[in-house]
Amino acid sequence: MNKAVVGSVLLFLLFVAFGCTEKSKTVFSQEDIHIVPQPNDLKLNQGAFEFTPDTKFVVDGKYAEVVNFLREKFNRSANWELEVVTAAPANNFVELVVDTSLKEEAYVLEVSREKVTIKAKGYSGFLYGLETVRQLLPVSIESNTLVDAVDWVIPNVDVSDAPRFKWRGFMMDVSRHFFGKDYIMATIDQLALLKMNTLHLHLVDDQGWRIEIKKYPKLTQVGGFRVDQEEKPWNARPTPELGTKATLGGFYTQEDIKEIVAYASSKGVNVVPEIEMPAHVMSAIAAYPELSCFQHQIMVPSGGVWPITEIYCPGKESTFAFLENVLLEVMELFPSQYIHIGGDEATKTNWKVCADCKKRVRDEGLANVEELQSYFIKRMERFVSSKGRTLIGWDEILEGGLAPGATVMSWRGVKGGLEASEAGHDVVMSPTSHCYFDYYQGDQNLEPLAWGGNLPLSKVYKFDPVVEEMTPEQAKHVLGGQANLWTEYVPTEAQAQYMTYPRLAALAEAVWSEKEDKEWLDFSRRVSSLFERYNVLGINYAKSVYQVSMEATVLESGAISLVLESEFPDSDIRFTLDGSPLTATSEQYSSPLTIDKTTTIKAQVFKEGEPIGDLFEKTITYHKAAGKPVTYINRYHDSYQGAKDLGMVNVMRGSKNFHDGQWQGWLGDDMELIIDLENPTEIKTVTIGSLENQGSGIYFPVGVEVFLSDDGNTYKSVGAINRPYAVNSSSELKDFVLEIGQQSARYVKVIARNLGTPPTGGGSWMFIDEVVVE
Ligand code: TNX
Repeated sequence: MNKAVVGSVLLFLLFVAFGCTEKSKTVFSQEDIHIVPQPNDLKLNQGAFEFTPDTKFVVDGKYAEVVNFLREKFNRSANWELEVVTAAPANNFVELVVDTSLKEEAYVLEVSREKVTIKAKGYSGFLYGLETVRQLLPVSIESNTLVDAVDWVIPNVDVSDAPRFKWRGFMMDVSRHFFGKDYIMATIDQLALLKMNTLHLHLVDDQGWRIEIKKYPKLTQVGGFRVDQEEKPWNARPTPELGTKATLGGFYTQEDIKEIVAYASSKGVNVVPEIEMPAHVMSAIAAYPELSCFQHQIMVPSGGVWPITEIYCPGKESTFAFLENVLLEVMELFPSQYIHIGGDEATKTNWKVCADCKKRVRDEGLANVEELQSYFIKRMERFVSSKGRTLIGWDEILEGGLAPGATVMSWRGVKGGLEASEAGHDVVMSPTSHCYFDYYQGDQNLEPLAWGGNLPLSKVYKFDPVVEEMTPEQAKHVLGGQANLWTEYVPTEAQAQYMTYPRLAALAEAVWSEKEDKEWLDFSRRVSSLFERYNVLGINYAKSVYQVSMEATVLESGAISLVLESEFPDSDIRFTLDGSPLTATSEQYSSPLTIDKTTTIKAQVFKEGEPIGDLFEKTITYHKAAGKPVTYINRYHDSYQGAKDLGMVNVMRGSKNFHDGQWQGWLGDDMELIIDLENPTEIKTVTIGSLENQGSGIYFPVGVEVFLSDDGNTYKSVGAINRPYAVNSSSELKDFVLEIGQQSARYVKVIARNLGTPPTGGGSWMFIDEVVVE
């Protein structure tokens, strides 16, 4: 027998002896593949490639670094030291092959039983090919400790993939709350996993200056710290007295920045620095008051400031000298082509009265202070482009005329993006509607406190940086899209992760994958697998997609039809209607439920017999006015119609999210309506539900009154509650309950009185969700 035959026999004997040598999974189906973002083309073939301790990486020296992250993963999870070589062995290797015909960041991945080939033009393409390999591997590859009994097998595939957009961005606001270098590095890892390539660091804002500038040390010594008032709500933190000790904050040294930039570059991520101007800079003015119009000494604010009037003075040459010096140091640290100068939300009251600003307006022949802002930005743009870089700013930089060569980041909807692209400027789309990760992602009653708004995962998934109104010519100017995490309400790393993941995965697919390859149902399947990866990685992602929501409709019969839903279409929802606790064997929801009495409904999404996501629990107070005709004497406002004319009697109560479709609103005027109970009815109580959210201009009624009638002509008042205005910094629900003894009537008239004009000025919204008659 020759050697080879002896080997085969031995192998065969081993196989027989242990019966499990062929333990590796080699048969894969499409369901086993969960790559996010979805690749352009993926063909599943028969067979598989198995990584073993002998697997080699075949890499030309120039790209040796790119494979290290995967080698490290094998090192930690399998305890293998996979070798890097320059010449290919007979089989069992991963090779990187340069193919200059491929586009920037594109890659081709071919997996067969013998080898894995990744073709790309350069570093990023190889990295993305390897990230795809990583996502084909079992999620245990993410483990930091040795995992036993894992087959490190990936299916044979042919993948050809390239990004739809070249700007695939995520912004982290490190000013409102400071996040240390390690957190930024960990964020970069997560960006790379999702093939995102841009990290925008919002390094400057009123509440903190976060980057060391050697020439102006007080920027971080003073501007980097604020008086700790974290126990108070963001918008209720008084201006600290001058001289109070500032203890909360932090900043990146220039050494930190160099490390961040170098690490990001190894992960294919470009770091775009944002140095805000002319507003959102109270931290700088606290350090150097001479930068402002009136040079008052101020403190770094501990929380919200609105409107922002303490801003840089563009009347003084010294302001520009300062900014240029700062930017010189910044450009030295960040190789990024794009330099972000903010530009948003400047209230120019000081500029209107400052002698230097007035002189500047005169000397430059400007029409007003809006043009002075434009002068400011154009001047900075000239400076930035003289250094070979490109200025980018928030869409306010359009006001008063856009600087030539500037790129616009459109955040106040898509308008700025439309306008700038029309004028031939490049744009990055980042509208609040789809990209603001400081918004809620689920039921506001269950979610941690957030900025406001509502941005569930499914809505992020719908994001398309190219909007319908754009011509093909305009669309060419869309560099891509970006999610923004503002951190006023994000004080910890765990909270930052919660707000970021999994929404970042949805955004990644929106900016990487072709539109026709996107499908929500399929994404929900793939993202569930990403959750398992996040579990191993220890990432505190949000599980809000597993919340149950409910919609109720009043039927002709007066009964209520209930529809239960969760964001993922295929979820296994279990429910009870008798208040009993939920178990895996509770009834499974499949079609609308009908109820005709007061009912407590409990529902929850289950997966593999275990509850996931929050428990949904709601008591529906079925009442005598349910589904009865309502006549409005003073109709609700067009902007807040709730569930329209049956909204007040649909037995569905509103939540603290005033956009939840249950609230009817009146702006400045009173609610007045009549409910026809259709028959003489015994009535004991009438309850009027309301919401207050003074920050959003919504106030409780200052009074409610109820009238009864038998004939619909003559009404008598049966009770009233007055409630004077009181300051309230929280968002609050309140029922006005009128006990009226026991009276019989067919018609119920209800008036709720609007505050009219709030002490702080502006209009006053009054929100009512239901009139409960019992
Ligand atoms: C608006 S977006 C801002 C930020 C806030 C954010 C909160 C932008 C350019 N300015 O300063 O943090 O809203 O959502």
